[in-house]
Amino acid sequence: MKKLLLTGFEPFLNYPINPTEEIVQALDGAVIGDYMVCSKLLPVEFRLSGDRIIEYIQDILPDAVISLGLAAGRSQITLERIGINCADGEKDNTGYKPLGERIVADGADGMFTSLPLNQMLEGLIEAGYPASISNSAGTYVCNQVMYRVLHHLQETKQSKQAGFIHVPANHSLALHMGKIPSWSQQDLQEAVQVLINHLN
Ligand code: PCA
Repeated sequence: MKKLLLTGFEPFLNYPINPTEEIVQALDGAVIGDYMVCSKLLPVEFRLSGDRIIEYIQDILPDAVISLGLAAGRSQITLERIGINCADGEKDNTGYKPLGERIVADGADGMFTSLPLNQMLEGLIEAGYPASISNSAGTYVCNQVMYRVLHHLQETKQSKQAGFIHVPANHSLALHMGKIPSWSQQDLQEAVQVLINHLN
């Protein structure tokens, strides 16, 4: 059986809940399609999250890597096409705030996902879940994790499927924040199962 490393993030900024935390906990150990899910939670820290996920890849030796993050305010599941070599944005959970620095000094400006995005998108729409491809994962910790994973796999000549998916808020978070689009936690989790089912 193939192994999937599925990562989520802890809460960050002023969001007391991160729905990706619950999704990865719920799916840990599940067998979905050809894959056994191995879940890990990442810290929202610029200096730690990239090294952490690379350690997990080295320990677990997964056949594919899907990282999940919250994009509060987005109304759809968004499949990220590209990670950019830039760290910027609000303070992370340690209080560190990068100022547009490169993530990997001599790395490419951008790295494309190796997930089968079109296939995944079609699967989500067919299953009835609003989704689209996004051409920017931002410059915050999610983009950094996406970039670091793709860069690591390229450097180590591993042609695994890997990439990043942003999910909307769940209802509990929207109730807390007010006026942001939200999905039920159940729908978020099922949409992630659809994504896994559409890996090669
Ligand atoms: N979303 C943030 C970081 C953690 C998360 O879940 C992001 O989009 O960068």
